[in-house]
Amino acid sequence: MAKLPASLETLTEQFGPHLNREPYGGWQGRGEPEKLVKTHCCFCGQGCGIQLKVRGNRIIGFEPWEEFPFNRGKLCPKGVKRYMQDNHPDRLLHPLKRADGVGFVPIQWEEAYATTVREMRRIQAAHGPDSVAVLSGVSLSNEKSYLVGKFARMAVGTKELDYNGRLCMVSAGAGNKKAFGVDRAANSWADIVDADVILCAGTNVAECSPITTDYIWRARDRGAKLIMVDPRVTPLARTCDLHLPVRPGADSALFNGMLRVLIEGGMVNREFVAEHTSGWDETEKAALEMPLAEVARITGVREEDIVRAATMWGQAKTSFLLHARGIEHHTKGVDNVLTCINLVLATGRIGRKGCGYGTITGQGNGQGGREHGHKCDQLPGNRDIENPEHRAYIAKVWGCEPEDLPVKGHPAGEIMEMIHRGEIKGLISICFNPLVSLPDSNFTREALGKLEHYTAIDFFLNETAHHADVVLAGSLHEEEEGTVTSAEGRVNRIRAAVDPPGDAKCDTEIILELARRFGRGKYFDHFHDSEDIFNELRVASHGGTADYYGITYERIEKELGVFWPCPEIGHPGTPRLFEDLKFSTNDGKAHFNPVRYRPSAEEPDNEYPVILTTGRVVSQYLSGSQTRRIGGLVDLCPEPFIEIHPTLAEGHGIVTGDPVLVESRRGRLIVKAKVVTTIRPDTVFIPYHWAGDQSANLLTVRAYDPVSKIPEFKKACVRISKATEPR
Ligand SMILES: Nc1nc2c(c(=O)[nH]1)N[C@H]1C(S)=C(S)[C@@H](COP(=O)(O)OP(=O)(O)OC[C@H]3O[C@@H](n4cnc5c(=O)[nH]c(N)nc54)[C@H](O)[C@@H]3O)O[C@H]1N2
Ligand SMILES: Nc1nc2c(c(=O)[nH]1)N[C@H]1C(S)=C(S)[C@@H](COP(=O)(O)OP(=O)(O)OC[C@H]3O[C@@H](n4cnc5c(=O)[nH]c(N)nc54)[C@H](O)[C@@H]3O)O[C@H]1N2
Ligand code: SF4
Ligand SMILES: [Mo]
Repeated sequence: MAKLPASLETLTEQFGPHLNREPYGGWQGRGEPEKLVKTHCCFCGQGCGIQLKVRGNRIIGFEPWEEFPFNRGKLCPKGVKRYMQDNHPDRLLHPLKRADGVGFVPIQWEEAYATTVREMRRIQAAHGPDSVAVLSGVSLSNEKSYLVGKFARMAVGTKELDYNGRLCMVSAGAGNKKAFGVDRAANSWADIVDADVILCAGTNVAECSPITTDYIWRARDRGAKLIMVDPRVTPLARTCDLHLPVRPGADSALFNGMLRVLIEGGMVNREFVAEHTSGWDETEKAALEMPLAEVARITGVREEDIVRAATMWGQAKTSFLLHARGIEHHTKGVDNVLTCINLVLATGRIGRKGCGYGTITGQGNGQGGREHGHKCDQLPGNRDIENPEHRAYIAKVWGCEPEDLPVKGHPAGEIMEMIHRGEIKGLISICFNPLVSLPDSNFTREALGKLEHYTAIDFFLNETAHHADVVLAGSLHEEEEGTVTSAEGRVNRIRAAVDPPGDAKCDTEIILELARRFGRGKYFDHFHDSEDIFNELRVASHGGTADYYGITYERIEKELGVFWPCPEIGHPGTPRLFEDLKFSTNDGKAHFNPVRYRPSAEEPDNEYPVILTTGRVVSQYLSGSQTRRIGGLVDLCPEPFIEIHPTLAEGHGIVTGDPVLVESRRGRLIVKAKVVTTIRPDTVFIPYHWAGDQSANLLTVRAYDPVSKIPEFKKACVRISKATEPR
């Protein structure tokens, strides 16, 4: 072991051998497992079943879990390597505090808790309860999501609570609520297999929802046709029947154009529209306003391809429409979603076998996390924080008065702006890395520098936590019991396989202790384990649109997942919504929504002529704080790159491997060129999983959808040149 500086030597005496960062023998722990634990992958919303191999209270590997029906043993590269986080040398083993001139030093839990609570209460006493914000994340289980929501509102007593799903699921959620009154994929993935036409809009299925590929292939084995809408020819698009290379930001025009073709070709299911929907006339009018030639000009998709796509969709007997962040990460993300839903409703293909619709939820618990209470505008069960009846119900469950519940707060992006303006001065974050994941990272960095106190809860020291005053060493997915809800709406059981290492603690324990120290133990002291929290969540969600009341830990294990809504104990759960063609809206009908195309926050001009879009690669996950630490995944994609079409590259004398300087109105970035024919010539693509001077979000724009408040990650304008400095 390298010699530690003197100050750290004393700390080693104080804290024991964890400090040499090799307390568990690294990978030496491999060998035959003592037990196999059936649980789920911690990464994306596919929620794959996996068995973890455990020996000596450490995870030493994995085995496929073939009986789990969703993925039937299949895993993507991230799932295969996820177990390596557990013994990782970067794992936080103690609470830390930032000390002048020394960086972070380990501290005892007593000091960590006391400092956090003292500082937050000091800030609130001086500036009011809402001067402290809580930012959360949906890699957290349903139990932890529920607990964080209750903690922010009842213990910290702030209205400023939001979560990283604001960067992810909210456009789909808002669109789904408007159209259907409920925010969930309308079908389990089983219906994909029976669809004759599958339309995927703005989703890189093979890399980002890898197991969904298997469902699509099974449909194609039966002869199903696949249409993909993406400015890039993604791996799955390379095999599709029709690829529509839409210009980023033009989806609502494209789907309106397709609706126009359906109308003019007599392919609208008039009977379904009349009986089961409202809002058709206005929607039809809006779709007919723009001639197809104009649609083709705006979208960059050939007129005949729009007609072909619409005809394929219109004539199908069964169909499934899937979309993801490619259409949702826009200042018109909700509009884009609504135009997709309009296509589904116009053909009346919903609520029966092989007829479906869904957004592909991104994060591990992106679905459950957005239902149970850490959104700024929402209470558990997908209840509305501004609805007096909903407030009264939750107040009763929580044992408080409705007036004790804070009102609606601000979405995550606005919280960061309020921090920048000095209106919010204290921050507690858990499971969120906004310095890497919010748009315009230079702005986020400035904001973080203005906080009077910041406490972060994580198991790794992510880049945002570098700016924290106190870091609380929390727990991995496999260190606590709980549930998560997958993209399909299936509530799955995650299992505690090992204990947190060193002095790290379970997230739940940390939050409960903080709640007590905030003087609000009476609202939390009845929680003795995760199941207690889940049981309160069940009651809190009862009667809401996301009703979990009938779901129990025992049932989930026996039935290998239960689909919500499940309002009663004897209820079988609901894999397919709307089978009775009753929708969860006020009038019981599905709602068409008229949409008129409008431009994005930034459109190309002479100064910044190229469209930048951002997204993912298969081997990295989100801000990369977890996957950039796993060698096998880093090897697959060690650094960001820029995809450029040969025509654009040639104009700048750029060949593959060249360093490219990319500049926007916010910042600059140098990345290596990948010259590919699989992208539109007016568009470049950079994956966003890296931090610091490798971060795509140095370039992106702080512009938000007016309804969902999602950032416009999928379109910013840049200029490119061959860099004179190396990458
Ligand atoms: N490997 C991997 N898998 C993941 C994740 C990860 O980080 N890594 N993250 C998970 C999470 S949280 C999420 S949200 C999902 C995201 O899953 P996806 O949404 O599938 O992934 P993205 O790469 O963000 O974007 C999808 C596609 O949108 C396209 N696109 C860009 N702009 C537009 C546009 O204007 N219109 C259309 N139609 N398409 C456009 C891009 O070219 C890209 O291929 O993935 C989940 N799964
Ligand atoms: N340019 C660009 N930016 C984007 C996107 C894009 O497509 N383009 N996509 C956006 C999307 S869709 C998303 S979802 C966001 C994601 O952005 P973030 O949520 O900021 O990304 P994560 O990497 O999930 O960061 C989560 C942190 O939580 C920690 N964590 C994970 N699980 C747990 C847990 O159980 N307990 C605790 N205590 N901590 C945990 C991880 O270690 C990590 O440090 O990024 C968004 N940003
Ligand atoms: S990252 Fe997603 S697709 Fe890959 S194994 Fe995990 S849950 Fe499955
Ligand atoms: Mo996401």
